[in-house]
Amino acid sequence: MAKAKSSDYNADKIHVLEGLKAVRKRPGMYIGSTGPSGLHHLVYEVVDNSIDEAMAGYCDQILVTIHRDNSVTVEDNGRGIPVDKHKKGKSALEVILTVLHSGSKFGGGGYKVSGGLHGVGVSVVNALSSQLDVWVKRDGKVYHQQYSKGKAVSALQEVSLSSRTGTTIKFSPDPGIFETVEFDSDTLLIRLREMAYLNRGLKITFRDERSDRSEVFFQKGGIVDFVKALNEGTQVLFDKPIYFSAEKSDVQVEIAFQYNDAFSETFYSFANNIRTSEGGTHEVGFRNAHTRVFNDYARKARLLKADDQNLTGDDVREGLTCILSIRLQEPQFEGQTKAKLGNSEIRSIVDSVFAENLGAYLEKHQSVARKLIEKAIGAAKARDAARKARELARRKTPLEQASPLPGKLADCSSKDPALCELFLVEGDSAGGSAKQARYRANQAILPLRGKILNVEKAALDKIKANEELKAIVAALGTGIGKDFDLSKARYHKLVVMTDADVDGAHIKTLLLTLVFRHLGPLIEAGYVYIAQPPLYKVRHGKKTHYCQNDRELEKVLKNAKTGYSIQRFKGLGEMSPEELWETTMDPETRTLKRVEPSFFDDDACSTCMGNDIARRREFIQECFAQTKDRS
Ligand code: 0RA
Repeated sequence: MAKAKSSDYNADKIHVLEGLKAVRKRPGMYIGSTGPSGLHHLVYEVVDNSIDEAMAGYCDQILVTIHRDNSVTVEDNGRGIPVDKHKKGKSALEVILTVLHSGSKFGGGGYKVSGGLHGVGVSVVNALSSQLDVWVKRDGKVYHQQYSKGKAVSALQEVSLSSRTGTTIKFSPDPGIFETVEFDSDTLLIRLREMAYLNRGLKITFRDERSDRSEVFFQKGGIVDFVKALNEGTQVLFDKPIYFSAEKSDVQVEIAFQYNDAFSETFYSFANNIRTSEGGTHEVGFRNAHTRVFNDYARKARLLKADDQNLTGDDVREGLTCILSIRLQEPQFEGQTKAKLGNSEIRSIVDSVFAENLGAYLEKHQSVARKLIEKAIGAAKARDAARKARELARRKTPLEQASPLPGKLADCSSKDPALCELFLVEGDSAGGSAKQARYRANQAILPLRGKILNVEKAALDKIKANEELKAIVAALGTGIGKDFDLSKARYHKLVVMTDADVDGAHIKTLLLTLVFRHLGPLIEAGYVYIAQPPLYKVRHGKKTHYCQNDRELEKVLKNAKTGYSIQRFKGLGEMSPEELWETTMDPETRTLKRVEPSFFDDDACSTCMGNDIARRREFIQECFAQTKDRS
């Protein structure tokens, strides 16, 4: 017997060492990381143990102090960790501080934070601290013991007398483990404040000796105060948050909620003081009951008629600010971040507690009930209207929604602007040939009739009223002036295609002036081109040559010598669709000149479009000589 006992003891001791060694070897497994998040976790872990005492009803004060050397003290006025000898010859205190997950084995029962999600136990904090001191006030005495890296380095000693009870743990995070040991007080304050809201009547004092900052959190109203704080600055639908609390099948359920006039919902749920941001069975129970009870009431009060649809969960929760806090024996946390409550029995417990209380409340407070139901009905109507609008929008293609395309535009079928070309063609007959000649998939044709408005001499509102210009802008899709938006361009090539004569050149300059003055970014983006239709067609035997000017014609004629015929095109309109395609539109054979930003400047524009006709003609010719070949 004695032998067996001692080997048990040794085995256990080895197990203990393995346990805390493992924590130091893989701290991330226990506290998430060795960065700031893991560091702050140490404080939460110790505080959670004090919170457990508070939940059990034995503690109403917790004092958290960050010292100048980044050591932390957590002091509570709970029962004090038991110091009596545990059966394995060690004090209960030492077992709690050196054995993983041992905390919950003492004292039993009760709702616990520690041992749950965060609750890896204070032993983990001990393992990751270069030094840890614990003082226990119990049975009229004060006990002290010191640890380092998880191992006791002193015996448990009585150090003084006290009539009070409580536990004080002071620890220094091991700088050999953590990336930083610098605590951030704001981070800690968020959680401490939340803890005070969730534990009505618990006073949590925070002191930062590095900055002399101190805060006291004490919420007489608990989660009711939490809801009030969340709704601060909003327009609330009724004055005081509604509060329900009940205990059923050993589960405590607390709900506080209020409505504001916003469209959003603010909902925080907790299980054993742990935030369940991924929801879980308690939230499901709450939602089911809420939606059902609201619908039942609305039908009974005839606020919803027989053929009205039921209110949805989203409808009844519009404007809701709610805290749901439950306490249960063995919480199961699931999900990606272990922030979802999994205990299946909880759904029906929360459902029935909330349904009973909410039903009774609505019966008793008819005017509040009416207000809430009316808000939910308003939400339902808005939802319905939004759905209808969405459906309507979905039926329209983006083109139908934009300003209508000009009737004489022969659009291309591709909707990818990067591939699409728009030809602005002088005259209806050339326009007709171009429409026949084009490659329909990506080439669009907009025929222009006669001379277009000289924008250099016209105000923007006149330009906007001009039919030809309106058609160009509508086809482009970009808008004009301050409404211009390059990203809306429906074509990344705008090709000006005019006759190769002086009139054609004039129309060209009018169009380019419009583009330069009012659609300038198209030029900067390199979207604007000038087509180069030929002036002559030379047939020589079976060969055909197109010449764009007299110089080219001379060259061709020199080579041909005899037996040729020359055709001079007076305009694009004289070309057959095949000729137009071959010479001017076929990307394989055509020549396009890109209009460069330097092509025009303010001076050039006024010269071009001003009243000195001789200068103008000269200038126009110069301009087109300057354009660079690029297609
Ligand atoms: C185990 C059993 C009892 C209390 C505690 C642990 C306890 C742990 C911590 C950690 C920080 N503060 C704490 N306060 C209490 C119950 C002891 C009893 O039954 O008297």
